[in-house]
This record gives sequence, structure tokens and C-alpha cells, in this order.
Amino acid sequence: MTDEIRTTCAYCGVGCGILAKADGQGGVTLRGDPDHPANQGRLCSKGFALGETLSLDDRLLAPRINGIESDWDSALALVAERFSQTIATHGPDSVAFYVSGQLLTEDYYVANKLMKGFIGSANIDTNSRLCMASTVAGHKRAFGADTVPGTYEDLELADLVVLTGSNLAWCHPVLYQRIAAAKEARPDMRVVVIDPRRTATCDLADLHLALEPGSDVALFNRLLAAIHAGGAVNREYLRHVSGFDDSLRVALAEDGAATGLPPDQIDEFCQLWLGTEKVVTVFSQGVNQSSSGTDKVNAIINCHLATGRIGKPGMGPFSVTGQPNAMGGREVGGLANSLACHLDLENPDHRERLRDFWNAPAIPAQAGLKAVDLFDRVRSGHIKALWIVCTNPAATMPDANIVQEAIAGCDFTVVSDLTARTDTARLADVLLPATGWGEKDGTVTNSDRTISRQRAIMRAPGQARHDWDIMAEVGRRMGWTEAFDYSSPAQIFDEHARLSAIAAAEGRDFDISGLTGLGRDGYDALPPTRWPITAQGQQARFFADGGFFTDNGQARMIPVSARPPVAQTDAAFPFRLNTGRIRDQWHTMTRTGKSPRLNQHLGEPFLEIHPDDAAQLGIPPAGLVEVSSPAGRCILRALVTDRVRCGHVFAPMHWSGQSAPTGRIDALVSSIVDPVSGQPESKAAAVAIAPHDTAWFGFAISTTEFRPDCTYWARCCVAKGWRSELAGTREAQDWETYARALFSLPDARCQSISDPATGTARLAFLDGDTLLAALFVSRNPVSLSRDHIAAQLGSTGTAPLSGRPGRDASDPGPVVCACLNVGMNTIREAIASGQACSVARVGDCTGAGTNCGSCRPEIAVLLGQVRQMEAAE
Ligand SMILES: Nc1nc2c(c(=O)[nH]1)N[C@H]1C(S)=C(S)[C@@H](COP(=O)(O)OP(=O)(O)OC[C@H]3O[C@@H](n4cnc5c(=O)[nH]c(N)nc54)[C@H](O)[C@@H]3O)O[C@H]1N2
Ligand SMILES: Nc1nc2c(c(=O)[nH]1)N[C@H]1C(S)=C(S)[C@@H](COP(=O)(O)OP(=O)(O)OC[C@H]3O[C@@H](n4cnc5c(=O)[nH]c(N)nc54)[C@H](O)[C@@H]3O)O[C@H]1N2
Ligand code: SF4
Ligand SMILES: [Mo]
Repeated sequence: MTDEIRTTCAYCGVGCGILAKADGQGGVTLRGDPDHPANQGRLCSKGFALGETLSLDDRLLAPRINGIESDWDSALALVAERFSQTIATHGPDSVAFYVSGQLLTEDYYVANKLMKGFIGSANIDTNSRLCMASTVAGHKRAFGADTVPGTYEDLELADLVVLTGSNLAWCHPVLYQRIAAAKEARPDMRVVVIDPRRTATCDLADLHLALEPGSDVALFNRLLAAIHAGGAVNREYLRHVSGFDDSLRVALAEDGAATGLPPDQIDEFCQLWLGTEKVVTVFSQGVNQSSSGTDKVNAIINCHLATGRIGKPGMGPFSVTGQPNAMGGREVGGLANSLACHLDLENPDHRERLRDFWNAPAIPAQAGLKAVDLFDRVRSGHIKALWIVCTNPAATMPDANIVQEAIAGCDFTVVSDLTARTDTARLADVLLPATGWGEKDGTVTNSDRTISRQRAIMRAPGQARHDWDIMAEVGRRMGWTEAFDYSSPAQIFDEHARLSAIAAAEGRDFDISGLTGLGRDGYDALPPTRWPITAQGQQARFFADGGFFTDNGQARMIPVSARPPVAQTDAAFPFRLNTGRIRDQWHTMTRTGKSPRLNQHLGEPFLEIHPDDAAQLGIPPAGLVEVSSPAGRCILRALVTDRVRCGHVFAPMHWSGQSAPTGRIDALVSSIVDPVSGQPESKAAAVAIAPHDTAWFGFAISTTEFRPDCTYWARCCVAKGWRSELAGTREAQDWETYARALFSLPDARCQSISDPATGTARLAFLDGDTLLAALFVSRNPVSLSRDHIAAQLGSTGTAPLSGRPGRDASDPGPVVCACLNVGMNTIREAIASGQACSVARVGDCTGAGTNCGSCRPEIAVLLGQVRQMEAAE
């Protein structure tokens, strides 16, 4: 055992501090860092399970060229040569990088320097284009720079927190817990959720506005009009603001009908907002991922500027970032239309300062290709060499099928990842093994501008190398030895800090000049530090007294009008498809998918659909549905629920070709983008829905990995093996033969019960008395206690064919609390027994919700359900 090492979580933009200890056998134990300002000791289910994601079984441990294991020298020589050759023949704009908000700042800085400073093209874009681009554009329009004005403390100091297009309970769980704790301490605090769906976050809401998708501008324009009518305009603050009259005029023309909300609900919201000085408006992907995303951001900021409620304790617009280093990526200028340290690509002085500092041949004067255009140009053959680092665009870009084809067809594709098992990595010509969380060293910046260190806890496995090191070496091999002569992340960080002093002298907001000259020791010891930080000290908030980063120092209110989503629903595609996240998975599951605990929460891709729609379409609960759009087609499990409204459906984004080939949701989403930010409209596709006809449904478990090949399957790992849902269009003639092939178990002992007349079959395969695998088949969705059966894998003396625990054993039901493994039935029983009458009491009785707390909203729903049932009895 080593000592505890202070590091930062690998996942979301909250940026929680972690104390981690390697156990010397490849494992890690960890806890929340009580001294980190973001989480003060808390962690959510994902952070808590990080230790379960570090096994090497699926790791890429050596470079591969055309699928064949190679060595670094050959791989890097090939990458440098192909990029150099392509540039020499077709010019710098014939190559591109597509990188990620999950890179560390130092990795990101080197990638950006290589492309914009030395290759001489701005064709580097990042998955932040799918994530934060509308916020960046909105901030720049309003503030003159991409500045987040407030801090996390503001969420606790506010008397009103408005959550717009943010499912904070699942996506930023520790911030949600902080707000929940503040509200408990100060019951007068109010929370409003603005989301077309009733999400877990609504559990905390005093008011939930289920607005029409895409209509946020209409709502915030009504708010601006009400601010004016109610005398809440802050005339004093307007000295610092331009564009008030025009913005108000446009807002007054809005009647709010586009929101689909009853006028009295809009009024209630406006009165609450007007009457509460300390208000924070939090926004996230429900705002950004829209064809009017930038306008939504400005509609929100307009209201804060008009009232002067910005940059003061408990007040301000607050964009919560998704990825762990979304902010760091923006700081190093990772987007195709920005430069390092928040310098502007369009500004010739800024370009010159940067060129001088880097001693670079040239800085491109033209913005590079934004993600959607970039892959379009890959597809058309204009981009001939592409390097994808730390992201999985073949699964997460809109028009994912087309993007997949484009990457496959590119002359030369390099992918740097932890694993070869992604929809993108399998298309690479050269695959480079990168180090991951726990192995790498560097910094990340969280949503409230706090820079924290990620520190290595264990050694790099196999031949894996750090991303900054791989890219710097390619830079050197392309001929720029001096510019990429880095030997540590500390050195890169120092260069970035020195550049920020130059940027600050140009009047930019990003200034970490106070962190120059730290040296390796100082860098290693760096505690969480919020920027800006100069030699004179730190500053918590921006803009309380103006000081915007525009030419005249004034903020700009932007007149904006509501526009509906671009994809029209019509007779052919009558449903509006919303997409997003679930509590326990991270994006394409390459890491969270390795944790059996996290897989227990929701193990399959699903479609939330309203009961009336399901009834009308003849979709039974847990049946399969076929979802199609002009872009593609998916098959998903129906989750019939009134959390979504009629005509609206919701599906998670997490499943890929590796985990559920028909669940790749971005196959359905077309490449429609916001005209200002270029961010795709990922939340408003128009789709058709029909029941998916299948001859049989199946559920399978095995101690060894298996890959089904039926029309529908979704699989994940469990504690002692793998489990999978299956469905097919033709029943097998002999299920035993089918199962033996599926599990590669030609000789194992088989127990079975089958009834050809009803189409049911249950088969278990054993080695002696030990359960190796089992298959359950039925003509209807298979009903059995899945967690119970999966738990029997590898055990002796089991009775798997019953499908349920025996009479003497209880069935805990599907897992609700992933940390402490508490099932739904256990919680229901505790509530029904009268012992647990509150979320806290459920925790006392069962343990559920007492660790990370991410499941507390779900426990509250169970409480409500049991009470409703009791009331009905
Ligand atoms: N568990 C988990 N947490 C994560 C991630 C993860 O993969 N898993 N990813 C991280 C990343 S990168 C990101 S970007 C964040 C995203 O965090 P969030 O933005 O909170 O997550 P989403 O689920 O994408 O979308 C948020 C909500 O927007 C709503 N919405 C859809 N359309 C509209 C609309 O027109 N208006 C409004 N007001 N709301 C709308 C959706 O119903 C959804 O509930 O999460 C981060 N945290
Ligand atoms: N329909 C729909 N689509 C969406 C969204 C949505 O809400 N709806 N959300 C969008 C948003 S906000 C985001 S942020 C994107 C996320 O989408 P992606 O970034 O494409 O998804 P990830 O699964 O996070 O991919 C990260 C990859 O990097 C690898 N990796 C992890 N750590 C490292 C490392 O240190 N180095 C290297 N080289 N590789 C590493 C992982 O194994 C994984 O393959 O998806 C977007 N797509
Ligand atoms: S809230 Fe959860 S996922 Fe986000 S940083 Fe904290 S522990 Fe990690
Ligand atoms: Mo994101």
C-alpha cells in the first residue's frame, strides 16, 4: 500500500477531489477529499466506483499499425511521416485533429500548439463542440470573453436556483447534493427546474416548467419583459451594459406561447425570479445542444445583466461544464475558432503575440473546421490525415453512421485511446495506447475555474504513454525539435502560465501568471486554485462592477427571438426525440461500463415513452421499439413512463457498437447545428416509432465474455462475468445448440426445461456443480430476477432455472443504490413496513442513499409510489 495521493475525479466538470491509494495489485481504494473546495469529501456513484474501472483486461497496451501490434518507434515515425507528407502535398488544411475535454490541460496545450502554431492550420476541434460551444459563443457575445462569472458557493448562497436544461441530480451529483443540503439548512431557498422531462432533479424543485423543447428563449424573453414591467431593471448597473433597449423590444414581442406552458406558470416563475435578488441560473445541455443554443445562453444572460445580478455572492448565470477539463480545453484554445489563453483568432495582434511567444512560423488567420464540418470534409476526402484523441466520434457525433463511414474512408487515421474496443478505435490505421486516469499527471479546470491536479497513483501499463508526450514526440519528428522539447507536464504548465501573462496584458480574462515558475515541486504540490491568479493574488468573481472584456468594457445584451428546433415533426416522423445521460454511466461506457456496480442501475438502452403513446402504438411495457429518423434506425427497450409528455420520447446516449449495436442513439440524430456556435442539435430529432416484431426474447449470463449476433442485444459485465438481453426474429430450432454456440461451451453439462409449444426455454451450463452460463428464452419479454441470477454465476449448488430466489430467500430487486447495492424491493419493503417514512429513514433502515446520495431522488420517488398505493387501498 502506498500513501493516499490527492487527485481529481476523471469524470464530470464538478471536479471533485479524491484521496486514492494503490493497493499494489492494480487496484485502488479511494474516498472524497474533505479538503477539496468542490466536493468537501463528497463523491457520486461514478467517482466512488473509479477503482473498479482500472483493470487491464481491455486495455490497449502497445501501438498497433493496421491492427497488428507494433512498437512506438515505427508507429510514431509513420504518423509523423504521413502528416508531413500530406501537408507537403496538399497543404496544412488537408490534416486535422479531433480532441477532447477529457484531456488534461497540458495534453491539450501541446495538441493545439502543434496544429495552430506549427502545422499552420486551425483544423483542430474538440468534442467540446458537441458540449460547450454555445456557451462559449454566448459568453463571448455578452462578455467579450469566455468567462464564467461565479463560483460553486453561489449555488449555496442563492435564494433561488434555476436549473435550465440541466439534470444536475444525475450529471453533476455533487453540486446537486450541495444545493440539496443548502435547501435543507435554509428551507426558504427555492429551486426551479426547466426541462421538458420530469427528471430526478425535479425531486428538489418547488416548480417544474415542462416547456416545449427548444423554447427557452421564449421563456427568458417573457422573464425580461416581466423584469421591465415589474420595475426590477437595475438602472445603475446598466451603465456597464449595452443593447438593453433592443433586447427588451424584441423580448416584448414574445408572447410565450412557444413554451407551451400555461401563462400562470410563466407568471409564477417570473414573480419568483423578480422577487428574489439572489438568483443563480444554472444551464447545461438542454440549453447548449440546440440550433438556437447560443441565443438561449444570451437570453439567460440578458436577464442577469438587466438586473445586475451577476458576479455577486449568490447571483449570476452559471454554465456547468460536462467533461472534467472542458474549461481547460477552452483555456488552451482547443476549439477551431480560438487561441491559447483566451486570445482571439480573429485578432491580428493576438496572433502576433502568440507567434512571437511560440516562435512559430505562422498562426492561421482563418478559423478551422468545426466538428460537423470537419467530419464532412473527412468524408469528402479533403481531410486526408486525421488524428482523434480521447474521444469516440463514431458513436457520439450526430449522423454517427455517416461519421463512422467517413473515418473508415479517410486515407490515414490515427486514434489515441485507452482501449481498442471503441466504435472509433476499430477504424484506426494507427492505434496509440494512451495512459488514463490514475496513471497520468497534469491539471484540469472545473466549472468554477478551479484548477486541480490529477496525479498518478500507479505506473503506466504496458507501453502506454502520456498524450502530451505522444504529441510532443510527433512534433519533434515533424521537425520542430525545440518547440516540443518537453520532458514533464510541469514544464508545459509553466509555458501556459507565462503565455497567460501576455494574454492578460492584451486585456484577456484568463490569467494564471501567479503560477509561473512553480518548478516541478511547486507544480506537484499545487493545491486547488481558482483563476484568475496573478502575483497580486486571486479574485473569486467577475463583473460585479462591470469590467467586461469587450472593446468598451460594457457587456452586451443581445436581442434574441425564439426559434423552434430545425427538424420538423410531421406525419412521417411525429415524435420529438430528446437524448441525454443516465446516473451511473459515462458517455460510451469505456470506463464506467467496467464497473459491475454501475452496470446494475440501468443495464440496457431504452426509450422513455408516455403510456398513452405506448398504448396507441401497441407497445407493451418492456417491449422493443424501433425508432427511425431520416438519418438512421435504432431498436430500444420501451420504458413506459409519464416522465415524458405525449409526443415526446427520451433515450440515453451511452450505448455503442460494443455494448448494444442497435442502441447507438446518434445514428438517429441529424447534423443540424447552431448557426453561431456550430454546436449540434442533439436533443430534438424528429423520429417515427413502431413496435419491433420479434419471435423471441432472451436473457443470458456467462462467466466468460460472449458477443451475441441476434437482431437485438445489449450486454454488460457483472461481478463474475457478463449478462445480455437478446431478441431475434426467428426462433432457434434447438435452443441448446444455439446456447452452446453463443457461450462457446460445446461440452459443458446442460440442465434445461423447455416447452416448444409456448416457446419458453431455460438452460443452464455447469462445470461439475458450478454455474458457467445460462439462457432464458420466451416469446414475451423475459421476466425474472436478473440480479439474482447473475449473482449465481461461478457459484456452486445453485438453482438457476427457477429464475427467482427460493421461498426462503428474499429478492432485493433491481439495484437503486449502486454504492451499497440496495435493491428496489428492499427499499419498498422498508417503506411499506412503516419503518421508513422519509429518504433519511430509508437510509437508516437499508443503507440506501447514505454514501454518495446520487440515488436519493429515486428513493423519494419510491416513497411517493408506495404512499400513493397505500392511499388508493
Ligand atoms: N452520469 C453522467 N454524468 C455526466 C455525464 C455522463 O455521461 N454521465 N457527462 C458529462 C457531460 S460531458 C455533460 S456535457 C453533462 C451534461 O449534463 P446535463 O446537461 O445535465 O445532461 P443531459 O442529460 O445531456 O441534458 C440535460 C437535460 O436537458 C433537457 N432538455 C432537452 N431539451 C431541452 C430544452 O429544449 N430546454 C431545456 N430547458 N431542457 C432540455 C433534457 O431533458 C435533460 O434532462 O453531464 C456530465 N455529467
Ligand atoms: N445524442 C447525443 N449525443 C451526444 C450528447 C448528447 O447529449 N446526446 N452529448 C455530447 C457531449 S456533451 C459530449 S461531451 C460527447 C462525449 O462523447 P465522447 O467524448 O466521444 O465519448 P467518451 O465515451 O467520453 O469518449 C472518450 C474516449 O477517450 C478514451 N479515453 C479516456 N481517457 C483517456 C486518456 O486519458 N487519453 C486518451 N487518449 N483517451 C482516453 C475513452 O476510452 C473513450 O474511448 O458526446 C456528445 N454526443
Ligand atoms: S460529481 Fe461525481 S463524476 Fe462528477 S467529479 Fe464528482 S465524483 Fe466525479
Ligand atoms: Mo459534454
